[in-house]
Amino acid sequence: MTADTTAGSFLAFVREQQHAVEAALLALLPAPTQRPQRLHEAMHYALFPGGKRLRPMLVLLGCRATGGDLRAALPAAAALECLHTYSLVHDDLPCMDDDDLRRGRPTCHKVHGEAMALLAGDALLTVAFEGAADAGAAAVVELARAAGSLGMVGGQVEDLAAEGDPTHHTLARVQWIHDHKTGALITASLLVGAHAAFVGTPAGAAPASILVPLRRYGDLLGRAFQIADDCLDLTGTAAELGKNPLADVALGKLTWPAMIGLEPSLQAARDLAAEARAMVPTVLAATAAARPSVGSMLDAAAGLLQDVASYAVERRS
Ligand code: GRG
Repeated sequence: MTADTTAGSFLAFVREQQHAVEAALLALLPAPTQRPQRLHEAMHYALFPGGKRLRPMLVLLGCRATGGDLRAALPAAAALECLHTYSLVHDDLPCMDDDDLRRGRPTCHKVHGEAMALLAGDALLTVAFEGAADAGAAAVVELARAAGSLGMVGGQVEDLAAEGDPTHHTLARVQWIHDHKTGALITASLLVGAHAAFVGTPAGAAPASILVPLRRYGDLLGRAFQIADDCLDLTGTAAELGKNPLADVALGKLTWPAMIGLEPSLQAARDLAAEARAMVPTVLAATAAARPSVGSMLDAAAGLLQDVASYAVERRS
């Protein structure tokens, strides 16, 4: 993750937790030497060294903001990264966005072939549910809904449809696509972390009083993140992004800057991040009410939730 001016505590948290997240990923994944070796090698290729690891960090933040022990959330954190990586591998396939550069390297199908990349994506998707199970049944349901036809895959379908249909481009349509294609998994990361925080408690899963404000915060964060992503496609370099810039333009994608221009889009992302930051006290008040004993941990969690919202729009990669 890149350094910037206002996301300090989040970037420090990432540095602190990086090693544990990588170890959790290695623990969840079969070794590349295990049969079928070609499949496991392709899965490892897609995952390591990886990207920003934002979603696993959000799982840990969701756990911290709801008073949990981060160690309990690590398998679920790895799960979110596996599921996200599956979506990138499939998104890059010739039948989708047809890209040859991802995370600074040739895409999985360029190195391992189309069939193996497809299957590596499938296997990353399924192993994710093994990791999520550690956070309980509610976490599994949350993840399944966010990843499926009512979430990420549904968003991808509408994204592809919008590419070939430039006469019906509206802000409402782009927002729907963003909420499903990207936002659903970002929100699910936080909620899965919250459920992990309640494993072993009498409730067994996070209560609605916490989930409702945390979901709202996640939805705002997801919107801000994807608008920033659309803008980076125009302003970033391949070295910064680890993927080809101007890919959205080449594909005729429906994006915020295509609709309203770059500067108004950046402002919209900043406004959404500010709205997300404004939700933080409500999220933490809900935790404090549900779990009075964890009150002292919550100040640090507040700073982290504020800072990741700034990071989502200030990042350069
Ligand atoms: C089922 C064949 C098949 C394909 C599905 C589900 C899917 C393909 C695609 C999901 C849509 C998608 C890839 C959305 C992109 C969201 C996004 C902003 C990705 C980039 O996330 P970063 O910047 O990436 O966090 P890193 O590499 O840092 O993890």
